[in-house]
Amino acid sequence: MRILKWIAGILATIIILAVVGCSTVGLPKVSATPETTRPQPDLLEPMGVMDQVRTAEDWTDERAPFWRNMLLSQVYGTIPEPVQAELLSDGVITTDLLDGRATLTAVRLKLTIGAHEFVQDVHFVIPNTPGPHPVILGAGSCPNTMTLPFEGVTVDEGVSYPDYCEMSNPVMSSLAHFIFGRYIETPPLEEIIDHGFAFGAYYPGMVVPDSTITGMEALGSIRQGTMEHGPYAAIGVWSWVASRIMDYVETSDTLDAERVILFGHSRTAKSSLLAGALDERIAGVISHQSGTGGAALQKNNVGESIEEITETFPHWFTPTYALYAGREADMPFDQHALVSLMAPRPLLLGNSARDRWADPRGTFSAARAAGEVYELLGAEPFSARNLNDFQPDATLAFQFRPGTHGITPEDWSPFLEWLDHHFSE
Ligand code: GTR
Repeated sequence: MRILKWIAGILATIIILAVVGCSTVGLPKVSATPETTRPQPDLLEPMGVMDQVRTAEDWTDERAPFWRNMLLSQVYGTIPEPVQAELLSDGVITTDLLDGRATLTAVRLKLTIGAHEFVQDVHFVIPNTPGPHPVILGAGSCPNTMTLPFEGVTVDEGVSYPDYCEMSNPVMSSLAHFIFGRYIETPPLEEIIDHGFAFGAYYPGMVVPDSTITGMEALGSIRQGTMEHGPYAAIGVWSWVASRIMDYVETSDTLDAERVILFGHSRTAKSSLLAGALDERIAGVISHQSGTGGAALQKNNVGESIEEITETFPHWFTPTYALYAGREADMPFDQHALVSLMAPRPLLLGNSARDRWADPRGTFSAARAAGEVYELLGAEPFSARNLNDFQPDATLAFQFRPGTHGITPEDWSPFLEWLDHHFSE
């Protein structure tokens, strides 16, 4: 049985290698020159009975809710009610992690959607220095055992996860590092701790699994009555999980609820960006290679199309989104609206030159348009001149490195520089 699982894991990784090989390496390198077109529609222009947005109040009271409703009804679906997370347990696993520099804790929450209850685990690595500490809250596409491979971090029997998470053996792990970079699973914890940040790991697949079969079943089972923005979808529910973990952080003495930065890569970059857009308690977001359904524009027809993403991952989005397949030009919105909802809070959009699939240039255009909202709300406008112009002190920052889809040291070093600027005391 174990050997079958192992073979399945190897096969899954080889398939991923082939997909990534075709979808990133095989595609032409992305130029660092910005697109010249402006994303449509203009986020601030008059629309119907709505006048031109001129003030921060115009934005906050009318236009931001308009775009929020648009994105939920067309892309992400209804977000579950904000029922406070209930603490089931909160314990220290060890105070002697990373050569005594950090404490590892295990938090177990009960999350409620209608009549359904879910267990959500979060593990925190917290510096052994006086707090409260700012927290990088990282969403994993695999269970926490992958993100924090330490004794005492466990995954319950029955929690489902994709085959490629079967990487407890060195071959799979080396393959994953080779394909997706050294930090694809575990971030550079020592460095994070040395910069004074805590790191929290959670796997939102504990609520909605990332699977077309079990994910769809879970979403179907929690469906209830008339849903304001259409059926639930995985990315929307995963973003809600981040907000429920915020509920917990607000009760913690060691973690600083005013300085919680969500971190997500790829699929969880989409859900982390959405969570930041919806929940103003979240102080900042690092959304790395979020692509389609994240920060990348769709109307420019570059990278992964709506048809491709909704066929492969139908559980990620509310069904309305698939209706735009091949009809991107007809969309009454684009993803710059999502980016703008983070304003004026710090947001870093990570990208790489061989990741045309995630459309770095479309992401840059989205940031440039959202920068107008940042400026309206009192932050500085987006001022990067080209994709290579990383500005660690920018509230809305864009980072671009050579290489493919994944997480490498060339990502974490700008991330930490940017985090220091905005969140260190
Ligand atoms: C890809 C998908 C992308 C991205 C990526 C990931 O297969 O097409 O949208 O989310 O998965 O999460 O690694």
